[in-house]
Amino acid sequence: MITLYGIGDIFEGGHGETKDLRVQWALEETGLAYHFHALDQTAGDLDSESFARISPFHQIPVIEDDGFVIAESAAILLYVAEKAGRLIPADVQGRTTVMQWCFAAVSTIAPTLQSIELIAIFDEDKTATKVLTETKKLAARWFGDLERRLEGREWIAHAEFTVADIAMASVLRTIRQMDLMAPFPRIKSYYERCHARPAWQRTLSLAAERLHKPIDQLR
Ligand SMILES: N[C@@H](CCC(=O)N[C@@H](CS)C(=O)NCC(=O)O)C(=O)O
Repeated sequence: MITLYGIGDIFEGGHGETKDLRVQWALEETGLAYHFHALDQTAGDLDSESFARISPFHQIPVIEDDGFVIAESAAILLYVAEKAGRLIPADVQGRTTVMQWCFAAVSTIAPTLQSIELIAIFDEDKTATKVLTETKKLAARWFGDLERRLEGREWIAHAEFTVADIAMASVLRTIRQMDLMAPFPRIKSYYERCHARPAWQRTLSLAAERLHKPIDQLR
């Protein structure tokens, strides 16, 4: 059975924002049996020697499946899809397209959005305004191209919902409280379509239980 190592507790700002949620979402979509191993980041669980043995960077998410250990959320998503034979097409070209869009999410779009988030959190004295402006321009460039990709498409990589949608929607979620998606109606409705899925709603509700928070505070 799969064990998903994720967050039982973390600093307040991280509640509901952690990347174990995207993996749990995929597991909930597939119906694969799994156990959630909750780690308390505030108690130093991620720094323990035992966790370092399975997590190259002392980070969640990690899964262990009958002795097979894998880290990095996008790699885990692809593993879950391959194992379930769901959320990914069967043919090699379709599977590679799903990989392409997983990589696009975590290596093209996420770094830009994370930079915006980091500046918003840490640039208290507003000395990084030029960097922020340029980073927002880059985000608008990626979003313009995503908007184009979504023309006439329900899902990002394939006719059916795949793990690439979980990766992409989860990355977009990091900036949901900013107005960055507002000028892009296809991205906005794609984002809402992804997050309306029952498996995501279950994931959020399970996270709310773990964190002892009302679900609405995590939306
Ligand atoms: N590239 C990794 C990043 C994982 C990551 O950022 N994990 C965060 C939680 S979302 C973490 O474990 N933070 C605790 C720490 O770095 O000490 C992935 O996509 O899985």
